[in-house]
Amino acid sequence: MAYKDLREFISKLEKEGELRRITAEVDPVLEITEITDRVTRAEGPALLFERPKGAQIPVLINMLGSERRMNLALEVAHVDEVGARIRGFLDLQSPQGLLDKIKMLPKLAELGSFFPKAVKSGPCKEVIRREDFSLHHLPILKCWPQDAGRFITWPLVITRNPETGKRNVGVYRMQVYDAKTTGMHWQTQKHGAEHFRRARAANPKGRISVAVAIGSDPITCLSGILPIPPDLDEFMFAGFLRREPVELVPCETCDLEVPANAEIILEGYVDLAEMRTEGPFGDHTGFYSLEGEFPVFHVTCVTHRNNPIYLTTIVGPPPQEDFFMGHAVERILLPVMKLQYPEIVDVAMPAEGIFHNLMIVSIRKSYPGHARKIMSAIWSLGQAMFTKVLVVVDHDVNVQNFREVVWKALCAIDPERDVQFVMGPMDTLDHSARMQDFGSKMGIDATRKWESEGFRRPWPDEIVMNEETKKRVDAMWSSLGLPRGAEKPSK
Ligand SMILES: Cc1cc2nc3c(=O)[nH]c(=O)nc-3n(C[C@H](O)[C@H](O)[C@H](O)COP(=O)(O)O)c2cc1C
Ligand SMILES: [Mn+2]
Repeated sequence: MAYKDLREFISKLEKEGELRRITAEVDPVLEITEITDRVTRAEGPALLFERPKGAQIPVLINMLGSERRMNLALEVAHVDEVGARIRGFLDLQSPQGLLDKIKMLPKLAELGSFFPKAVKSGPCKEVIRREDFSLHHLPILKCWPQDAGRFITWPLVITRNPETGKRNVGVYRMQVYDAKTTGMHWQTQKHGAEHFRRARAANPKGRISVAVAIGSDPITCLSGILPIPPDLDEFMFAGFLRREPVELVPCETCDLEVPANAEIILEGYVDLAEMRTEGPFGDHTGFYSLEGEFPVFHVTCVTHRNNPIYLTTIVGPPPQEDFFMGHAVERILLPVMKLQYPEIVDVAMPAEGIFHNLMIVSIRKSYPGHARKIMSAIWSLGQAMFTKVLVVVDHDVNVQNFREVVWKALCAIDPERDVQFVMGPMDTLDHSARMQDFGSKMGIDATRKWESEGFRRPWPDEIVMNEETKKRVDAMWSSLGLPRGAEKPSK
């Protein structure tokens, strides 16, 4: 059974010893960050700050900041189970006989649970504030000392494609400018930004409706960061992951729907002719993302549950909570990547590479130039386009073992021959690129080089002890009087 809402997940975390309540008064300005940063680094629990200074609403943070809590959220023992479930759907073949058809029924029934379900009302409507609302009532964090102000860091920003009517949900931070206005930091390549551009092209002086949900069941919260294709509804994907549809209720003041179970909803619009300076903001690169011009969100109505809980997260020097979220998303979507590129064996993005800086990919190489083909593929695959350094290794390199990758990749390259530079779109957060959003990328072909790729020298075998010797040594080990712990062979 999927978690009904954020509260049910909080109870679960509490039962599992994965949540700590903090009853002391703590300031959302910097103090919550400093405490959370220490706790995340120590692989500590989720935190519920019950008395944030200056507000009546408790703050939940670090909700998914560990592998264990992510597994609890996804209701699996290991995140790869989710990937396997997706593979099960991707592998669906036309049934051959009656038995096949019968076996397929549960899967087909499950398909029905993908689609969001329209409901008339829900807990997020317990309090409706059309006039008497202020963002200052929320315990919104100022995360780091040089931040331009307070930022809502985990909003589910909901828009519709003005041409197709399809919904998008993205997590884009929102800087609070005043009681009723915020920034809307959808980066230029993101789907919200595309909706904005299309609406502006049709009517430069108009508005686009935007609704923001804060705090929902954990999978719906996670769905906002999914890098899935445009026009694929993140709430549908959330329904698939939850195995239960996301229930949606209509907004009061705009033509959008929001999760019925949400803690807090901000309804409003973005004026298509208005831009405002946003940032700086201490970002997940571990550096401040500097000021930039972004659209402005105007709040027209706030609805919330009785006694709402404010869900937030911090980003900063890695690893933070977003590493666990991004990592889970990577494992969940790997089967989809492999469907398109079956030569891909595995993919890794070490925390220090903050996702866009470094991706390591292992492939089953089948033809000359194959590593470079995969580079082009990844640089054109959704948000993987941002990958600044891409290392391609052979199938027998364990990309999850970064020591092995450094060792084998460096042994495999002739730098002048094997490094390739290309120009392309860059993550907005990359402060080293020559221009915002545009710069160079590097691909390293660290696969074995073949004769058909012009390599005429013999390629040596990796050193591995033979099995007979290992067995003989295993047998004599206890008689050697050697320290415990050394008995494991290298491979
Ligand atoms: C905590 C957190 C904050 C984020 N902030 C932003 C942001 O301010 N702007 C942005 O474009 N993406 C941000 N992202 C990444 C997007 O949520 C992510 O790229 C998502 O896939 C975008 O959705 P879309 O593909 O529908 O545009 C953030 C992610 C996390 C986990
Ligand atoms: Mn999207």
